[in-house]
Amino acid sequence: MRAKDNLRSAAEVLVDQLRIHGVQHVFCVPGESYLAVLDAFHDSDLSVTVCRQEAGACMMAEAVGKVTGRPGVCFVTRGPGATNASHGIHIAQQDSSPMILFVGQVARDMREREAFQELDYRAVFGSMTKWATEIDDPARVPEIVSRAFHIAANGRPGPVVIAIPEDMLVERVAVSDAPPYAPIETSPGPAEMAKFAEMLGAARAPVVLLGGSRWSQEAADRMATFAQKYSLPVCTTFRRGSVFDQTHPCYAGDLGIGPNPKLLARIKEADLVIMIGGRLGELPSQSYTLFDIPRPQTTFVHVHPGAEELGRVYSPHLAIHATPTAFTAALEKLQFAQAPAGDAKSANADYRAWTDTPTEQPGGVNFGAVMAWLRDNLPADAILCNGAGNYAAWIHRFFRFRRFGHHVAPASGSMGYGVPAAVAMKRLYPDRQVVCLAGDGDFLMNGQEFATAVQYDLPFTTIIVDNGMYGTIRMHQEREYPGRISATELRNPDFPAYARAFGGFGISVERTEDFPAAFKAAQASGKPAIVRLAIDPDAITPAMTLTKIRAKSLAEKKA
Ligand SMILES: Cc1ncc(C[n+]2csc(CCOP(=O)(O)OP(=O)(O)O)c2C)c(N)n1
Ligand SMILES: [Mg+2]
Repeated sequence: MRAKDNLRSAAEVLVDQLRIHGVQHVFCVPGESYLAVLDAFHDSDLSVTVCRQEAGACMMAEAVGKVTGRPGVCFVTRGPGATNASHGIHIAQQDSSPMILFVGQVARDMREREAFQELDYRAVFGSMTKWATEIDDPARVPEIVSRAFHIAANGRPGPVVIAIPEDMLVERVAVSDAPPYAPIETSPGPAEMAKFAEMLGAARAPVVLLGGSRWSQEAADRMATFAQKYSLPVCTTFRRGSVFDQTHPCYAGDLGIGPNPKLLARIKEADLVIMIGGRLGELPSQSYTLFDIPRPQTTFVHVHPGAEELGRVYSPHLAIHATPTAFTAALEKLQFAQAPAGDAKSANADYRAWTDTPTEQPGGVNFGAVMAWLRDNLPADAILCNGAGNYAAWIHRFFRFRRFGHHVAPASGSMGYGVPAAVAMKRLYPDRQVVCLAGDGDFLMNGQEFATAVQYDLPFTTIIVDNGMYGTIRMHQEREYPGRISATELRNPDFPAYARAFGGFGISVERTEDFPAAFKAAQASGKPAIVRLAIDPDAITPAMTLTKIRAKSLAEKKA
């Protein structure tokens, strides 16, 4: 409660700073360590989402950062609250998403005694954040929060953790607010762009790879226009499918797990590879096999918003320190002595041949056909959220993202992300259709946030791809240790009943042809819903069955 003196508690100052920096949503699990902040929420117009577990809350904040480019904000309690939240911090780090996690801390005069749930956050989170700090002085709240916003959002974005001792939060201070933080668009220099024009003009088989963060719809549109003008094949890297319109005639496909072999061949044969926005990490580089380290054998241009990423693994022939948004703006003014000439037409034909028609699958439900139905029937502005598991292969292959931020999924391959991300998206965009896709293992890692969806009346549909196992690991098992199933089988709950028990809608689908009606019924219920798909465990990838993988592996081991 605000007092009548002209002073504010540090907690009030903190909440005021959030509003100044443009925060509308915070996600939290409460704790006695930051009661004063909870009380300051009471008087603010922040939209507060109280969650069931800190991993979910932190993933929600990360999802907000991912799609808006502005730091998502999460509050958790000390010790176990913070360690639960670490799951989301790791995603923010690997996915380069701006996020700020506030952690309640023991009182300042108890520190270093291992007081109740005490942790040293600088030590615990030091290597998985851009900055981990603690506020000792209430007068410095505006300064430190302002710095956190700048650090989290600028350059290569990432997570910041701020510990807030409980006694500090109630101290009253006279302090000025900080001005709102401003995102810095690092622009490429004219000399680099001239060199880039020369390299691209001379290339006969260029390929563009898009990834990372700091994208916007504007940047995606400019990229599409540029690609079309010079017929450049453009592919997106793992989980970044929505930075380019996948129905665009220059789209060459998804460079993630199990990519189109023709796309891989095209990249290997390219005479110029241009990576914009992302790191050429383990997945897009196909476990660091596509290009030589440190100097790629193919002429390589790397455009990245973080200077420290340029030359970190691959030493590029041309490094451009720029955000995708600023770089694509510079593309519009590019002059060529010799016009670039890519072969987008055949790249797109390869992509379409690989993705137009779902592959045959064993069992009653073909998840590829389900994804194709969603591709043809969801509105262009629908948002898809998912976590990790083999089921995601069908999303990447058969769905077509059209707008920036319409795929909210962890490039870090973390399970349990889909439900929290869908909650966050529905909180942010109540009028948009949100669909969560989850594996049976994946869903139950944060399925408790289905209760949050019910609590806030968030009608999105979760499609659970239920194959009764941790399929990805089983696939690896059959390949490396054929026939020796170990710790990968799951006995699942009745998922539709789970939905109903929480106050949602639930339905099970046993045959592909029943999916559209079930999905429509879920949507029509107006509730958070679960559509559970009964998937044959043998249907392990769009191209291979478990039986085939096992047989192949056994044959190889015999030979
Ligand atoms: C948090 C986390 N724990 C463990 C893993 C390792 N892992 C990757 S996929 C997977 C199995 C996923 O199972 P499920 O969600 O049922 O999807 P499926 O592969 O069966 O389609 C596991 C355990 C991970 N990626 N993330
Ligand atoms: Mg599974």
